[in-house]
Amino acid sequence: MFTKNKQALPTDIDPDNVPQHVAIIMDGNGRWAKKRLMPRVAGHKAGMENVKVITKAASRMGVKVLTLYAFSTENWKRPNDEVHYLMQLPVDFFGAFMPELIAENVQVQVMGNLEALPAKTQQAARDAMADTAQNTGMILNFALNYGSRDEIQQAVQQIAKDAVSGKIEPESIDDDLISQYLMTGFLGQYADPELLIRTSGEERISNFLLWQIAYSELVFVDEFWPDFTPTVFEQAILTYQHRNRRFGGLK
Ligand code: V07
Repeated sequence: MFTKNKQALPTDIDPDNVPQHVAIIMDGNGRWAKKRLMPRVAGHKAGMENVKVITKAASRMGVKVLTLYAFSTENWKRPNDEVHYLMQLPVDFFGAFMPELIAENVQVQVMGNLEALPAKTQQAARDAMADTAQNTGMILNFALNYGSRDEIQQAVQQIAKDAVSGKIEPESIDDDLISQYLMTGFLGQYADPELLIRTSGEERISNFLLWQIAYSELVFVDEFWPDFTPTVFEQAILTYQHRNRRFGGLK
């Protein structure tokens, strides 16, 4: 018999080959708003609503980790009022969607340099993590004030400190150890995404998960993030499965 989750999938998605970790660069919120003659921040608000929609869809498809690029270290260069608005979004998200996420058994995690964020933003992130810490379902992992070169710099510094103090031997520094020192280290076997999606037609990585995407399938879709529906998401998973199947027997 089908489970409730698997029944919700279109028949062409293989329930046994759903990527365990999906990462998304949620691009195109400003352009979505401009197209509607609305202010950029209206696009960010619509984008936040879509985070909830796609989180539920991912959870129901059986994804184990969904990592979302919410705010990059480069985003500080945007106009002050836009940055100010963005810093309120984790607070709004927490206020609006946390009961639904808890009902969905989703565990929220936030990775990035949180200390540099406004106090209210840090508090919202910490509350979201604390209030969902007991949940055992999908991990919704926000990259907030995250940059992969910063992440690698921080990891290399810590590895050097631990080598100097004798906690680790230089010879023990390998692929696995480096993964553990990165901000995704807490994800263990799920640290590397099998699938990276970028919305809105841009085809760049923009300092996101540089180490972790070494073997990921990259799928670029034309839709702006607020227009990235669960159906478009399922199409991206299908694209992943079609590519992945070709190598299936060889792995
Ligand atoms: C942000 C909405 C999605 C589109 C991309 C940019 C705007 C959710 C969060 C969030 C972060 C941490 C947390 C809870 C929610 C968020 C920012 C921007 C800065 F614990 N969406 N979203 N944070 N956007």
